[in-house]
Amino acid sequence: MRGKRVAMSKFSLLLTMMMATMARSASFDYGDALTKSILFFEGQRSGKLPPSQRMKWRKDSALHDGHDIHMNMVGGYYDAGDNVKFHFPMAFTTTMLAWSVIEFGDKMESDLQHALEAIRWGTDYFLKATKIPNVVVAQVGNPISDHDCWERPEDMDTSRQAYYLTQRKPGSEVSAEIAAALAASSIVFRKIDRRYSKVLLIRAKQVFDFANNHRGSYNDSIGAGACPFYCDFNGYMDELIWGAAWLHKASNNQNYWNFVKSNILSLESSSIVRNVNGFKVLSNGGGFGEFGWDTKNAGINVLVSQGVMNNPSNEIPFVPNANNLICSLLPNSPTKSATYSKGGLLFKVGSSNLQHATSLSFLLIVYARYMQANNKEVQCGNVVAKPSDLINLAKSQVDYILGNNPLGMSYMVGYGQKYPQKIHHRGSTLPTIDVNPNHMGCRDGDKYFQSSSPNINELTGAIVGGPADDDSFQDSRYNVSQSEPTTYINAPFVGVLAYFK
Ligand SMILES: *C1O[C@H](CO)[C@@H](O)[C@H](O)[C@H]1NC(C)=O
Ligand SMILES: *[C@@H]1O[C@H](CO)[C@@H](O)[C@H](O)[C@H]1NC(C)=O
Repeated sequence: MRGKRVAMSKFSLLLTMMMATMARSASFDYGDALTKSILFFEGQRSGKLPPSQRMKWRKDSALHDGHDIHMNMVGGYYDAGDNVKFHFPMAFTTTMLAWSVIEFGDKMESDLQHALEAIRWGTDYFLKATKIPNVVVAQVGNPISDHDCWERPEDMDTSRQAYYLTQRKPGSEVSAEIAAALAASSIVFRKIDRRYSKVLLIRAKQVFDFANNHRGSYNDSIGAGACPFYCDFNGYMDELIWGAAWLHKASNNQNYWNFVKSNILSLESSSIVRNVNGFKVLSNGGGFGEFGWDTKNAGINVLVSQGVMNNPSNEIPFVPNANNLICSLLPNSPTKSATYSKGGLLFKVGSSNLQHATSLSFLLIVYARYMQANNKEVQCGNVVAKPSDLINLAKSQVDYILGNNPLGMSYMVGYGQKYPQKIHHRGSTLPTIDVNPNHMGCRDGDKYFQSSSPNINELTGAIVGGPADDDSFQDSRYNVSQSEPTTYINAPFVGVLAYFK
């Protein structure tokens, strides 16, 4: 042993360094969480499942979607715990999955393949939804009929009405968000599948033109299909600018940049309203602080900042607004407007609060990287924010979600020792076809909904709406805003987890 002294001391130095690194990154297995966060999307799949499907309790479903309008609308994602395909949040989900891969795909290793599959499951479907020029299918499934039943997607006998937009009945917000999803995904596939990438970009341009040339809101055009579920309260200008910003990034075409530049100020001057449980709520943080399926403002500013930081003629208002976002979030900032629970979780008004924690964490990390690349700090009053401050804040949110919280539980299903067992999700609560091949009708699922037993099938990787602002959590299917997972909570988290991995 003595003779190996030199080698040993090198080894122990290495060990000490490794242990220090481990202590800094706490005890969370971000790689495991990343794998699961992507797996979740397989549980939300609609349509004919591919042989690569890993979440085996799910089977083919909704194989006739679109036949009422003579289109093939098979595929896509169920948005949450129900079986409706709401294209507005589905498109935002796809955009965020694509942005996650654009920023952090190089850290995903073996998970990258699955992330690409998750994006393509969205884009293949949106190519179907936009196949006919000047028509955009905005939603499939009648939400009233769907929400009346507690049914497996595989059994659905509710109305699968398809809602579509035309030049006379337009929907600029859904159409422009689909354009954003297609454009962002075309960047993802550029080096992987050139032909597919080109198809996506061409379609993105067409759909953007439709959104821009025929302006209107889909909640007027498809009525009860959208409202009060995913009404667009915030207007469609943010989606048009967001779509143009992604098209500019994907194509480098100056026209899209001009569109962004000439419209951004109108966006900032209008007041921000948000959809909170189907009600209109005036935002307290200003437009720069909002980011989600209805409001794209903060995302636009961060996305555009990458190209204009330290460029005095172009950085206004994007960089100052993104700085304002940062100062509205950082706990020690004098202009903070977000609130934090005692346990440290970020809160904004509304339901499914973890959507804010995941999407704002994503923006924090992305912006921190742009700041690093430009040697930049943000001044919040007399407080200086460094990139590491942004990253630490995002990390505190990730760690809270994975278990560093007063209840010591993870809010990701299947991650850690303790996690939500009774999530509000139809498929997850009902026996799989393998166990119960008989058709189960609209109300046959009620006893499973009402049961005090855990869900039968694990929707691995699903992040639920999350705790209340006193850090309490009711693990109950009745508590929808706490126990329901959604695709747009998970999508930005995929990028965040890849970064911390
Ligand atoms: C969408 O519909 C709601 C409810 O009718 C309405 O308050 C809102 O202003 C509409 N949004 C747009 C952008 O027209
Ligand atoms: C959900 O649970 C929280 C406690 O964490 C409670 O404050 C809230 O009222 C519950 N909501 C419903 C709809 O039961």
